[in-house]
Amino acid sequence: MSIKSDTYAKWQGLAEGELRGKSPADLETQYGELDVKPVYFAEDAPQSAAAAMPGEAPFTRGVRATMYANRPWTIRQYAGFSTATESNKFYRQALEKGQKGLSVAFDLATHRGYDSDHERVVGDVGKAGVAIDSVEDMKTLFGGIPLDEMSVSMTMNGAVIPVLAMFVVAAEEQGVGQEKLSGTIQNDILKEFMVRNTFIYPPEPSMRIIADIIAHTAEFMPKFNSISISGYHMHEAGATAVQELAYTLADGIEYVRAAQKKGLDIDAFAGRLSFFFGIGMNFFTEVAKLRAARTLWADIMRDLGAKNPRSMMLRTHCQTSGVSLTEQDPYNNVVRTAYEAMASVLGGTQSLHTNSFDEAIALPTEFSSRIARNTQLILQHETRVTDVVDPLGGSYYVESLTTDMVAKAGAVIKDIEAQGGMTKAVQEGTPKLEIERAAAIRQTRVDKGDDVIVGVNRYRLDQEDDLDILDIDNKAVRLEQIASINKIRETRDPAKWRETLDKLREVARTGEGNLLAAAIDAARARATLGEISDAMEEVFDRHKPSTKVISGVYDHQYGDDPEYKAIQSRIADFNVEQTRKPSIYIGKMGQDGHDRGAKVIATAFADMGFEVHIGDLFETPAEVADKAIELKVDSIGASSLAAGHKTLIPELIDILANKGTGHISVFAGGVIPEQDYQALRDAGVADIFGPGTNVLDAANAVMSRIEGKLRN
Ligand code: 2CP
Repeated sequence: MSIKSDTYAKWQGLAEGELRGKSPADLETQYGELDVKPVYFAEDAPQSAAAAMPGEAPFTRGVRATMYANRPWTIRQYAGFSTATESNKFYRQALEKGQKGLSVAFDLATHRGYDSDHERVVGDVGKAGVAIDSVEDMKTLFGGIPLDEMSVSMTMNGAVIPVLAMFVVAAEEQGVGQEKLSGTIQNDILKEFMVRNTFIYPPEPSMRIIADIIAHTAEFMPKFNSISISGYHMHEAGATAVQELAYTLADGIEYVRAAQKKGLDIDAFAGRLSFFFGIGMNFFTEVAKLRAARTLWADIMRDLGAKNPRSMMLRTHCQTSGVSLTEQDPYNNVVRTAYEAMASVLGGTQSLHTNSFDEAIALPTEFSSRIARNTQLILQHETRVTDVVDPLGGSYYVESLTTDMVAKAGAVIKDIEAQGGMTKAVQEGTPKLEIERAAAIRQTRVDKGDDVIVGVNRYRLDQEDDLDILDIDNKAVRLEQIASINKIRETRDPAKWRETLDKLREVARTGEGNLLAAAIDAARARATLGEISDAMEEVFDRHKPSTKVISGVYDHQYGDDPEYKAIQSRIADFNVEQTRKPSIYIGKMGQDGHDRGAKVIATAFADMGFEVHIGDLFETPAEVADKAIELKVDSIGASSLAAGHKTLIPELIDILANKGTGHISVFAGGVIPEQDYQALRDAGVADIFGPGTNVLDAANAVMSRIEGKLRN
């Protein structure tokens, strides 16, 4: 610990009397890069904190002088269900029941720029969000919702051009000009390459797309936030708070520069840059993270040339952490979400999504969504936390944490800048690997019980209750979407359609003109999402990610732990007997890019002694089968977090059987509801590892299966 003053020494003296042999230093702790003492005094908080003013740069205490005392944060629940009609019904009900803004979740096919009839997305259509193929779908999505009054957030990064274009045209056909539209488009591609993986094009054209959107919205859509620079997904991928903060702001710097390179004046667009952070269970760290983010951003923007204080404001949306939710004893998640929501609010968020308690397992039901929404309504109406601006301002601990995070994240940003900026770092893959290292460390802490998760590694129930979950009939949704795409193709004016897509291609190729403006014309001519996306892909190409895996974290964290040593020697014995290592292919099928779990398993299994092959993202079952056969692996770990498991994993097993390679054991891991376990087992899945699985247990289970197969 750095500050060891007389006051602290006096406290240590008092503490020793209570500690009976332990030292006060034993009570000190560490959260990633942050050192935390058991007590804080006035001397720990910076002098400047006493006079800091909310509503004034650097906005540490909040972006508005009055904050929630004048207007509470926006209750903005992220949702999308299979079809536009279903989602529209859900939105209208939610708005009636107290939600204040909309936030659209698209299905993975849409994210990756595929129409619902594309062969690569058979298992993805309508899963984990709404399928949008055309302007007609977009009009249905917002039917009866006045787009000049309602602010709409759209989480879209890959297919951002067609989606935003279709939104503009849907509004136009509702009689609302683009100048009246308020809302936010996520449009943050750098973090996609790092953690979220719903990119389409390579980094360079992707950055151009962002700059074009910033330019278009600055000129024609003054009320629309052009980007939501997101740390959330880093948080979910296992980043520490300092990493999330630093990498997010470093991404922000790149976007500002990309727009400046287009010739835009910083004050013309910076007021519409927005942010998005994940809020987890480490309560005060999360509060301090938001305060530190605002403080750092104001400085960064001043350095980049901003003059208008509005340009220096870091306005943010927050979402409670999905990764903190557990499949076990899931009602505990209501409590977790409520604490995380409180941290977001005490940190001064502008807008908030509270997760539903069943989100670790499936899409929320009407019941779980109501509780999630009411968590915010109760915070706003019953707890009185809205009455006072930045109520934790002046807390010695929170102010000290804020300063520490500003320093630590500031140093990381400086380092990234010195190495050539975040786009370069992302291309080299360093931040991704750093996050994966943090995730693996976190997983070992949970597996070893150093970090307690109630209901998972402590206080576990003997018997879990069944939970009603929402199931989407993906086949029916897909057929419905295909029928409407066909109708559009039959009824549109082919000449107009061709002309607008040609123009879009030309804008992409020459760099002259704006991609969004060209796509708006194509959307008007009823070009589909896939067609608009393909037109750009012809020029830009599709990005092929590389899959690097870190090593050594499990070895280091477990050291001589007897259980760890036991699995290592079991694998070593196998190696001696078979003169080869047991092997596993970790596959991610479909358009689901959530790869934290797959990466953790890959690094852990490799450290234990397995031969690990990690597949590319977005493979089809046939591609996984071919690779697994070619590599002659013993087993395949199929990781699924977006509800594709029911179609893709059985298909994989069928293909293996048809090729005479049914001896390869298939394991399923990820977000898989208990209700689906039997169906998967019936389909031939060897074992299923849901959230909360101890990685050592998983390795032992895989070994038992492999050894059993060799004996038979
Ligand atoms: C606010 N206003 C006030 C005050 N507070 N005026 C006077 N006194 C106050 N105390 C005004 C603001 O100036 C603003 O007008 C208007 O009220 C709306 O307030 P806001 O604070 O801007 O709230 P908002 O419209 O809800 O916008 C919040 C954000 C925006 C953060 C800026 O970008 C947003 O809504 N983001 C949401 C992103 C999102 O939902 N993402 C989903 C992620 P002016 O605008 O005129 O100033 S989905 C996650 C999943 C997991 C995924 O990504 O995969």
